[in-house]
Amino acid sequence: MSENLINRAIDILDANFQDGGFTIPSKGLYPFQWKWDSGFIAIGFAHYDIIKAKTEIKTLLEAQWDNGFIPHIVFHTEDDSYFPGADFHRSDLHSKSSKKYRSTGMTQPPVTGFVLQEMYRTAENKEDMLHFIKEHIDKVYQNHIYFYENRDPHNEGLVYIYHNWESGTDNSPVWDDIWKTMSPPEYTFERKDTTHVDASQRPSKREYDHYLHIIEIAKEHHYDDAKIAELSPFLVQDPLFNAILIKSNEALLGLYELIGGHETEKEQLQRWQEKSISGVNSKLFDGELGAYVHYDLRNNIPIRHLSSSSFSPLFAGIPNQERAKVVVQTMLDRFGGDDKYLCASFDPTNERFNPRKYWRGPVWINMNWLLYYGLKRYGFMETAQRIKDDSIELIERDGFYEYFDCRKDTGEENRKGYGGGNFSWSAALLIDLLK
Ligand code: 9YW
Repeated sequence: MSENLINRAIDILDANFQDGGFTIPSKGLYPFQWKWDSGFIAIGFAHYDIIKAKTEIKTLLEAQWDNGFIPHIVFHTEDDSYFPGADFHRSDLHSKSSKKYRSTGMTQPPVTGFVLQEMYRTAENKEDMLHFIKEHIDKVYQNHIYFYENRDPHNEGLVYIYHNWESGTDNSPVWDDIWKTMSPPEYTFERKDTTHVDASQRPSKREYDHYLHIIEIAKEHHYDDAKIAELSPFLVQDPLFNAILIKSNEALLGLYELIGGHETEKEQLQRWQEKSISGVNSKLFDGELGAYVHYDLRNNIPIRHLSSSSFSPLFAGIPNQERAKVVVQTMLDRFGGDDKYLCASFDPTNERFNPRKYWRGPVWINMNWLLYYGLKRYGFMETAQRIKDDSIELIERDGFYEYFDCRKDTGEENRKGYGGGNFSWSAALLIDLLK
């Protein structure tokens, strides 16, 4: 069975790989290269086609800006089947943007550091992989410098995101209270996502107005980071984003150790690590809820809701063992009933939970993958095994979808996964879980 599933996953990844040297997340719905997708995809490729894995990362890094920034979407091709595309985002407004590729002016979770480490772990030819890493690691390090220099205005070791799309968890109910503080104009635009996927599984038109409005403000200021920090109505310290940065810091440290030398970089990474880990623990841990929460830096208030991001600091070794136990218990109590697959993207006990809608409830394989490794790291082997088995079972049940209903019994006959089909990271990470 698992051989069969792996072969199906390989077929999906190979079919989504493009001539330009990158992989689309899902045909039709997402026709470009996305930053964090690209990292998860490379982890899958590394198990059976190391050349494609390296190409994926090399291509992404070629789109890096002169200030170290790596954009969330790289528009390698002209394609008007996605909105908002390159003409809307206008990366050319920023003086340091890539001259080679058009892109968005926002980023996504910085996975590339730990992805390089995963590729090294998986590669059979370690020497060849280390050579590749040596060629590319400084670019990833530059990306981290960009974050710490531009995204941490109060020097807390915590970086902010200025757009919900930067979080990767696009329409999470976590943002709902922020939308209430804004009143964007009603834009006229043609949605493309709802021509590929049932509208009930996607964000609403009004939500898109908010998303576009934040970009318009950033564009007005030519994507200048200082202006964005000053003016963006959305400015959030996200536990997932910061956990991924911390995990990648740790990976870069390990890789520089392997390469040798690089004392300055290692010392810097060490300093960031200490500060960031204590920043996440002191500011983002919510003792009453028993897990990590987002912080609204614009309005200076914690956003006290549980989502799958609340548990992601496990992946980066952020909590101590005692706190990790609390976090896992919260996950099991609130998200882990026998009637559910782990791990819903949003608190199933919250009235904003919707089991079918994108980041408002469904299970996502990339989050399960992070949590699986996080749980293992602390020795929660049973729960780790459960989240792995649940991920495999969902894909077996429904196919390689973008997201999945977490309810074991939905009461519907033809239930299936939701969003885009033949989805690249679901395929890539399934390969990693099964190998
Ligand atoms: C969009 C590509 C991306 C992911 C995001 C996910 C979704 C795209 O798809 O956003 O148009 O809203 O939320 O995490 O990177 O797979």
